[in-house]
Amino acid sequence: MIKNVLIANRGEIALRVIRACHELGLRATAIYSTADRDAAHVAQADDAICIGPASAARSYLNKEAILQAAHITGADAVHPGYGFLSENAAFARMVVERGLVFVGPPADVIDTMGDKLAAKRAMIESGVPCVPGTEDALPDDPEAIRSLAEQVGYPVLIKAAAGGGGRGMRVVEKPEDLIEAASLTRTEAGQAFANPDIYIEKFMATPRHVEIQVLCDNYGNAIWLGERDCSMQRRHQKVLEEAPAPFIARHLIAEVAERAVAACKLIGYRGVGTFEFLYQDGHFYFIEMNTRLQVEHPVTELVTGVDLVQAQLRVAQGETLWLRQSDVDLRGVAIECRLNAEDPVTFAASPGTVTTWCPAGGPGIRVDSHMRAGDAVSPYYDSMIGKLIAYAPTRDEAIRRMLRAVRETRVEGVSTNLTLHEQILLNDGFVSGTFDIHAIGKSIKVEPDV
Ligand code: MV4
Repeated sequence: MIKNVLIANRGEIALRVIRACHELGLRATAIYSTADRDAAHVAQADDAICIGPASAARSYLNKEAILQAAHITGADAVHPGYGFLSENAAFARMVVERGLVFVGPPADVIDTMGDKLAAKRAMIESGVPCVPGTEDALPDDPEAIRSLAEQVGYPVLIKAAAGGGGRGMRVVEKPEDLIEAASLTRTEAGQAFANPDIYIEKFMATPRHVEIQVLCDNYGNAIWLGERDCSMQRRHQKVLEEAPAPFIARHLIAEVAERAVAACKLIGYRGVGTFEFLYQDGHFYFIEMNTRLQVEHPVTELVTGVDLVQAQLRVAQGETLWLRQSDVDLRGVAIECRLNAEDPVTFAASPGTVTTWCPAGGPGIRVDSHMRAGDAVSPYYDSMIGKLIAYAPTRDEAIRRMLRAVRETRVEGVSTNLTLHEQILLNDGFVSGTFDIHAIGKSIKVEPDV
């Protein structure tokens, strides 16, 4: 049994994990950089240890320092949160080698899912629908590459096997541009990821981004916990997420989700995970699997009633899954707005001191944030200062409720993206469900007209 969880993270997610630990009667140990000495996650933890200077590379990404902190504080488990080391297979391996529980899947599974081609092959084996494309790394021979792209059909997308999250991809509209694009993507991948493998997919022009949440124990039991629509994004940064995914037939979602559950069993998945899909013209296409707890997990918690962080900790300490698929039903609609300290026009981070912090409250509003008036938003870390989450019986009510919450929220001292959220919530395409991943910037204008 786990007694003391070291949280290898900061900010709102560190606080979220501390809260789950406390509700389960577990001790929570924080780590912090010198920039976070006075942070909320440090104040709320039962123990806290400084692991290095502000720079993430020397603190929240410093594996040895974190493992030393775990040793000194007597932690028996490590929760990585999201970002930082959460999908770092080497770190997961080190945690386990030192006799601690890693709150996440086995290191080998993180490795497999980190290789997007290996992940895709595992999905094909499980019957998960994938984007049409090549199943192996491209050869060097230009003629062979040309012929593969021809088979897939233009426009194509060249992706790096080690990429993901929007890194290492290039659209090719016509055959003349193919070889140049392939060789550029390969060179960049070799430099950025130390893996030059690339592959080709059919380019989907106007998809929505829909992801399936799964939960697995250590004994081959797996369930899915609904889905989220994360189409409202800008430059691969999600801005607003919702559950369930609106205007998609339930049977289509259930069908693809059952395949995802089968894939979990095949790959020996453990803990929580997310299957990312593109959804276009009534079809789902797998793109990636995330082997961590996600930022947007609260919308799933609200519509399923399952505390995903408690669930992570419970399966990590060896509990058999206490829920059957038939126990899971989705009720109501949840929307999350990510509140960022950023310039509303340029989107550049807006670090500084938050002099006023008055987030919304009232019926159906949850605020996951580490901010307190007087707190600093450090230029060293992510600019997200919190998440506003609205829950209501119907989507229209959830939208109205979130609009009320966005207008109620007052933040001073730093610029925020609150007005972008207001624009999205008032946008006809968003309200009527006629949106795709390009909505922000296309239908929802974010830069002044030129
Ligand atoms: C795609 C695609 C269109 N066609 N694959 C972007 C990040 C990575 N997860 C995969 N991504 C995409 N893959 C094919 N074959 C479009 C995207 C994409 C995207 C996907 C999800 C959410 C936002 C996105 C923004 C731009 C491009």
